[in-house]
Amino acid sequence: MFTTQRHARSPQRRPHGAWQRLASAAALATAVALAAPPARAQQGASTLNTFTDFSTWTLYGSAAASNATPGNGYTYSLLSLTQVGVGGQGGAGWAPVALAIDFNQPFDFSFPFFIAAGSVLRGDGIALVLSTQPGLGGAGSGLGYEGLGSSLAFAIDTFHFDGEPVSPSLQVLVDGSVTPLAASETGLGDAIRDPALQWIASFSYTPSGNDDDSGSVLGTIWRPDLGSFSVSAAVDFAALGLAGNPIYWGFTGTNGLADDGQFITSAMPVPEPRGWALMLAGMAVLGVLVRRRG
Ligand SMILES: [Ca+2]
Repeated sequence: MFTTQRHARSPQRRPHGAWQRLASAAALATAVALAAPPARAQQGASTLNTFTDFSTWTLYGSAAASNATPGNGYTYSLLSLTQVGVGGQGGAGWAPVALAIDFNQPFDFSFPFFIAAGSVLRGDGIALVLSTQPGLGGAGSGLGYEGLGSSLAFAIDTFHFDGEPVSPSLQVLVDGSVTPLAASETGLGDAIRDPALQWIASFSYTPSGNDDDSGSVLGTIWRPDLGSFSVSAAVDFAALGLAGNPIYWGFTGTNGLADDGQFITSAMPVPEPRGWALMLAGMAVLGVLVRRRG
C-alpha cells in the first residue's frame, strides 16, 4: 500500500500564513540551538543543530518536503509526514546517506517537530527510526513503522486503543513491532498539538561500557511552556541486527482515522549581506593561495 518510493522535487508552494506561524516557532528552536554550546563531535544527527534540507531526502507515501525563506532572517526546511485535514495518510522521509554507528559509543539524534490538529480525534503519531533499510511500514496504529525489520524507533504515539498506553505516550519500539519495548504516558492530551509551538525531541544512547553493542536509550521531548517528558529502555543492537551495519535514519508518521498534520523541521539563519561579503572575500583569498601553491 505504501510501497511507492519517490524523491522530493522542487519546493512546493505553501500558504504564506502557514510559513509565518512556522517561522515564529522555528525561530525559537533555532535560537535554542544557537544558544547551546558547540556540539562536540559525536555520533548521530540533528536537524536542530545542523540545517537539514528535506528536499534532498527520500520520501514515501504522503510525505512531502518544502523550503522557504519568508524574510524574517531564517531559511526553513519542512518535512510533512501527513497533511492536516487529510486522514488515512502514512508517510516517511529518510536521510539519503547511511551513518556508520559504533554501538559501543554514545549517539544522539535531535529534531524539532510539531503537530497541527485536524479534527477532534488525535492520531496516530510520529517515529524517529534507525534501520538497516529505509521504508514505510503499516498505516494507522502502525505509525509507518510496523513491519520495518532490523530497526529501532523512538515514537510519539498520539492515539491509543483500550489497553494500550494512554496517549500521548512516548515509546521505544524494536523489530518493526508497535507493541512497545518501553512506554511513558505524558498526560499531555491535546496540548501536544500546536501548530505555532514546536517540540524539541532528542534520542540518545549510552553504551553499557562492556563492548557488547548494548546499553540504554533515552527519548525526550521538550517544550518551554510544558516541560520535558521522556522514556528509556535497555537495548541490544547486536540482537536487533543493527551493529556492524550501515544505519539509515528517518521519520515515519500516520494519521489513520484522525487527520492531524505532523511535521519535522529544520532552520538556519540567512547570512547577512555583510557576512556574504566576508565569505566571498575569504574565498578570494583562498583562490590566491591555491594559485600560489599551484
Ligand atoms: Ca497508538
